[in-house]
Amino acid sequence: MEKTNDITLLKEPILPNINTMKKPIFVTQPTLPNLDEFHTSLKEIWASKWITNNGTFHQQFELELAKHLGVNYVSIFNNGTIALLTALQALEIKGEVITTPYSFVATANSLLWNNLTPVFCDVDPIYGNLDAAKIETLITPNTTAIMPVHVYGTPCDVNAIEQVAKKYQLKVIYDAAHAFGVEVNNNSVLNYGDLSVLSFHATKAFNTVEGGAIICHDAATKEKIDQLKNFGITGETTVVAPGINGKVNELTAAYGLLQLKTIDSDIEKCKTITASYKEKLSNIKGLQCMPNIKNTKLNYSYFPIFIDENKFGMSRDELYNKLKENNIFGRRYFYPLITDFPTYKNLATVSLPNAKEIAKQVICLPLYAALTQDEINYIISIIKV
Ligand code: T4K
Repeated sequence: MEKTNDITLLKEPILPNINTMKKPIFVTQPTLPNLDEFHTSLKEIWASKWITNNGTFHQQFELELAKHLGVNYVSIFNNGTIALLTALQALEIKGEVITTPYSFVATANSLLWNNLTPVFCDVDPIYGNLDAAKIETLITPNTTAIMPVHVYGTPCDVNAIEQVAKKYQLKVIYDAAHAFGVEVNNNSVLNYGDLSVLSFHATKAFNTVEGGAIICHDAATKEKIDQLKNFGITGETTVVAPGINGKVNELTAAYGLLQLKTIDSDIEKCKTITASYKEKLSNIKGLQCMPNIKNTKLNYSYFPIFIDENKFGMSRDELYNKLKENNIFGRRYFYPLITDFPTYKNLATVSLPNAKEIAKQVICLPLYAALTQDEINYIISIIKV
């Protein structure tokens, strides 16, 4: 290379760097509602001057959500974590709660914030959900509840969990953060357990920017949850419980109502992408996709792959970094395990071999409705090279 004034003359043409040509592909990308339609809703809100505290959009959103999900009652929240905290308060859970180490940390945090003791149970080695067969051995006189997670939206073994809960009179609160629209035998998975908690965070199948909901089965429980999310207030001058502020404003509720228009087609698109990934990633030594599960309608919001480094010829982290170097930002959900964080380390009382193994192997590949076939092919090409 020689320099003439300020102009750099290149003797040899430099090939374009594929990395600089590709825009980053993140693990997910939210779908946003039609902006013109949102503007129309905003105009209504501006005219009414009613912007929060159980307004008309809020009420309509709860009703539409219940209809869409096929559940009895929905209480919307400002995020899934506050909804988890409130669900535990609503059922007045005390003592020990059996839960999973293979989840986002909010699951266990909600227990500690309620002064409850999380008791970590191992997961099944295929889907990463709480292993129902291992719950019983962890039950003590202090156990009052089970908090399983439908990881990646794959339903837990809801019938086995129900059986053990009945036998020992335990409450079941599902962290259903990933399970919007998921069904088992044509019935919403949210109809299982005493309560289920959804997240509507930007990274979830269905988003309201930030948001969440508690699903319950009867009007009295919904009333209690609604009081708790509004400081425990029941009237102008009465407070019946130490509630919290979990309320949803009218802008968010209006946004959520519009999101209901496109969620089904988004899920269909993600189903097609999942099928494409599965087809193209089959028969790669040391790379496992999650097997199909019978009688279940999924929402296809995550695409985890599991790397056995001995057979694949590269470790999970090597592949993760290789993807990153090529502008593909998968995520290692859920590594490290919750029980690897300093706050929880001393709370792991039994060994968790399955959870450890899948946390060591997992990468969630990009999956969202707007992901193109070209992008999928590009991701596959980097994995296969
Ligand atoms: N229980 C479970 C099982 C959960 O997974 C979660 C949340 C909760 C409870 C609690 O629910 P919330 O209180 O959050 O409602 C994300 C989310 O922040 C978190 O909501 C979620 N689980 C967790 C699994 O993932 P990060 O740290 O991975 O998010 P972030 O910001 O790195 O986003 C990932 C990618 O998504 C970005 O690289 C790009 C893309 N993205 C993200 C945002 C925020 C966008 O394209 N646009 C955006 O606005 O935690």
